[in-house]
Amino acid sequence: MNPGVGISYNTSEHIRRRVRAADYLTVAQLFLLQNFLLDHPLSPDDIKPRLLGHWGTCHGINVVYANLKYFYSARSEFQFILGPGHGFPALQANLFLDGDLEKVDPKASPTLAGIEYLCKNFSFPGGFPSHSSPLTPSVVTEGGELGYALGTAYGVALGHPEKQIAVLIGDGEFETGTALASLNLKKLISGETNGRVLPILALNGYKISGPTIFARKSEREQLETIRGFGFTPIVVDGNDPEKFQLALNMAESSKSPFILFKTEKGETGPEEVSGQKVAGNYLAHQIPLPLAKTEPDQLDMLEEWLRGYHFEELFTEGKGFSI
Ligand SMILES: Cc1ncc(C[n+]2csc(CCOP(=O)(O)OP(=O)(O)O)c2C)c(N)n1
Repeated sequence: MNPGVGISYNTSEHIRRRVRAADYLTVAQLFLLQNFLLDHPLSPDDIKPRLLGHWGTCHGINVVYANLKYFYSARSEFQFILGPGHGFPALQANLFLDGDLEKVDPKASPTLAGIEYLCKNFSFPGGFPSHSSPLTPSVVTEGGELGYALGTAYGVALGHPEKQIAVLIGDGEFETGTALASLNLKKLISGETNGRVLPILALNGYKISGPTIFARKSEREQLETIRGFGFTPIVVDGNDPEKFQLALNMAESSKSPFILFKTEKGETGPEEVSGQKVAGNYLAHQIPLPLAKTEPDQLDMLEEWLRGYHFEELFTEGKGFSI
């Protein structure tokens, strides 16, 4: 199922709806203790007492996940490796939407009860952890220390020519010695006896508390760096499904493709909080509205943020998801 250039409206709309559903469930996991479908205006009681998790990387993960899922859906030998495992609510939202979580945890059903279970238990005592862990279906290494995603991808490819592996690497992770040294693995692990690795660098521009070095380089310098390691760079600028599907198509026919995915940290989230720029800044990295429970202004911003996804168009109680 490779739609290629000029993907149909339906494909594009399907991917967009899926991303909206995953984004909504991501934000709901981070903040909500109840009122998961926003049946009434948010009140402080609806907000978790302790807000713990990472928002900034999540929309990018949801975009990449939806596009890969669509493009590679027919291939059983496809595997995805996630560098920014701190964006766990995004991964969990996708596993929930696909029914993968329900297979190992029947309470995670695609129902209102399942949504409640997913959201209430994220980063909650006795519930799911805040980062991906071996409790997560298909996660085999917990990570936590940035740098190993690309090396792990080549390890999976080793001796398995039938495998196709896409690996998402953060631009902060891309500053680690391990990630940079792993670029050399392409020279060692290629050819007919090993699988194909597709690195996707999430260039959202920021790490925890400042900008990333690679994102501050000119595009020419970025492309030359990638080429210098023997890859064919493919740039995806923004979150348009058409562009992403086209890039995946180009990757199919390129020798050693490497996608540079230009996305904004915290995109679709609050633009400005207490006079400070949040989306497109490092302030989006963790919880962008840390006082949502106690500050009415932040609670209102959270409600506006959540309602902006129009989840009511994507999920109906009793009927389930339509995405
Ligand atoms: C080796 C290592 N150093 C530092 C950290 C702390 N840390 C957690 S997330 C993060 C920022 C990651 O930035 P990036 O890889 O760009 O991911 P994203 O911006 O998508 O969240 C850092 C530095 C870590 N987990 N591992």
